[in-house]
Amino acid sequence: MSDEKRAVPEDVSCDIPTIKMLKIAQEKGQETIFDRAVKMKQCNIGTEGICCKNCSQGPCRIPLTKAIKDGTEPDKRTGLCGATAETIVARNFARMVAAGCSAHSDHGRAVVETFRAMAYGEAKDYTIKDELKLREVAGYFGIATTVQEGDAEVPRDKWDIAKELADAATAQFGQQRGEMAYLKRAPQPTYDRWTKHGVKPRGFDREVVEIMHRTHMGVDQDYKNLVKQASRCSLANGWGGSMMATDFSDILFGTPYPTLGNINLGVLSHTKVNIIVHGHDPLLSEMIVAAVHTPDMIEYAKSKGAEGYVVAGMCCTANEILVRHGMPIAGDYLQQELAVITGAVEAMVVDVQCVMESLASVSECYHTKFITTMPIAKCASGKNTMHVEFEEHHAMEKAKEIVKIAADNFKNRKDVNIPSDQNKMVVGFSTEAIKYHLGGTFRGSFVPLNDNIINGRIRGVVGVVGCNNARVEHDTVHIDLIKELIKHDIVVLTTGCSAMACGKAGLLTPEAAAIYAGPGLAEVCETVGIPPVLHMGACVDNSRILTAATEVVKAGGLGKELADLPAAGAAPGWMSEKAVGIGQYFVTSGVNVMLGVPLPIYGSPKFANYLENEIYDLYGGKWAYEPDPIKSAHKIIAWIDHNREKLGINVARERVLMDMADRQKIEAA
Ligand code: NFS
Ligand code: SF4
Repeated sequence: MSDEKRAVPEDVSCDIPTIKMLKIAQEKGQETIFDRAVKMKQCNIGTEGICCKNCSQGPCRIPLTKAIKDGTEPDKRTGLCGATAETIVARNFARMVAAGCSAHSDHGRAVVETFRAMAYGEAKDYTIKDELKLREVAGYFGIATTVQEGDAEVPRDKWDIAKELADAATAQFGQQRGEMAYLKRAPQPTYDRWTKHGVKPRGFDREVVEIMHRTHMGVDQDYKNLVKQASRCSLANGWGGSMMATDFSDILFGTPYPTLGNINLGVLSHTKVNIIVHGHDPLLSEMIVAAVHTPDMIEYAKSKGAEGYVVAGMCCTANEILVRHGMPIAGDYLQQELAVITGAVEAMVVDVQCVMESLASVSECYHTKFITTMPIAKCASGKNTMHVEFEEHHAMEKAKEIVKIAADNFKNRKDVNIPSDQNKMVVGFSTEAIKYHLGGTFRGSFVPLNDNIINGRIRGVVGVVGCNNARVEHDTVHIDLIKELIKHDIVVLTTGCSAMACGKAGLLTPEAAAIYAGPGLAEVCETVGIPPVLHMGACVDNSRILTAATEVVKAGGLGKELADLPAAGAAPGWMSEKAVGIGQYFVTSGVNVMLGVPLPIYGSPKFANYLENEIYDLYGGKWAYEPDPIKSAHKIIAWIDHNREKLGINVARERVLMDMADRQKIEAA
């Protein structure tokens, strides 16, 4: 690699262990995604979304000229079939939404199917961990949770509820008519907008298939109509598949409550067998966590000369086992190759999504076994690559098989370089946890949060979520934006790789409030004992942001629908199609979404204007793009102040700030 272009470690990340490992990788001649991002340029046409390859007369590429962009020349560009720029961009956009939502909702389906197998007694290694949540969720499906016994109404048997609920939930995916069950969980005026604009999804699969049909050559040629279907599909995910992934994971594995965790490559051990669980699905990783705690597996590790096991997560699988068990996180999406390059990973166990194929070749240079586990996600190359198929009916058996492979591999370690750095963090703020934290177990409530938003101590709420992306500076884009927001008294809710960036930067501790938060937010955090940035889980758990926002509306005083809230969403380093699906369900739910990496839509100014402005009139939410994190924070703050103004609560905030200034004057005197 010596004569080739490489990344400058300090320029591509602000995370110290990442920089250290990147240097080690480069010394060893081991190429990573950071280097490839320097070597390989992005395609201009593709980044603008103006390439159509939906039939074999193309690909049709229709470059945007300066004159069209400036509006001095009419936009007459078309593909061979006459498809306009806005049609081509809209079709590409809709397909991204379909793909991203499919990933999340198919994950949801896998969780629901395991729940069903458990309910019918076919997956004996799983059980109902959160019965309260089971009963709550049954309610959303209209399933009875009590039965009449003589004169008394008594709680219905949980297994009876589980069976009925499992069937109802499974049916949501393939439902052909009517509307999905969770839509009614939204505030009524939000739901009414969906009715008015015809975007209430029938069933998840149907909405995806319809996108694929409508974007086929020669079908839907109206960009607004295409976006309408993208919105419908996104709701089927946000208020459907993703929300079910969250709910049924909670029922099976427990609803997260605040717990302590550690993050970064330093969690890997010199003396224990290191197993990384990487991907998104909690079904196998939960079993691996359970397996390494069994006496026979502990004994097995010792027989191989190790002191035990470290099960560390990567990507959203990490968030899943972190928020429920406090298991450590080795790193985010961009750190996966670096984890292997430490030379300390016995097994890189992957399920689905965000798994780089380069892991196969990187693992080959070390002793690491790269183990795929899902029938839908295998890897064809690599001499250290193997497939151990996970099966929910024999979950523990499969988990132990994998644990043994890892333990057997411990003796093969050679050159080990584990950067010592790791950070502590408090995680696991589910909607339920936030509610109880604010109001106490017996009178859990969002009212105290609303009060603090109304009186201006908290200016607003922003969900900062999504990926890291090799085209922008690793972690920095998240951290700079979030610090600027909390400095201005905005409480941040976070998930996915963004949450990991926060953990690594020390923003997920209650102490961070005194250092980074504005005076109002710091005061609230100190009183309640929470960090200024709340880790809510994995990317599918962005559905928790929807339910939390709904609770805020219900608690009163901040408007009637989600679009009224002084709230916004942001994905400063997004890269995955899932992020587009998420953004679209936020927008359709009435929340503005700020990106730090552009959507591939700017090749059609007309289409971009639709997503960035006109769509707001339909749903009360829109997209925006600003690469500079500080400028981006201030655009978000302006949105929030705009909503505060509309609610008539900006006055209160000005008063609070004056009080602060006055107090400082007094203190100074
Ligand atoms: Ni979300 Fe999670 Fe990370 Fe992006 Fe990938 S891990 S589901 S997609 S890269 S945040
Ligand atoms: Fe070109 Fe039309 Fe075919 Fe797309 S569908 S590749 S624009 S001819």
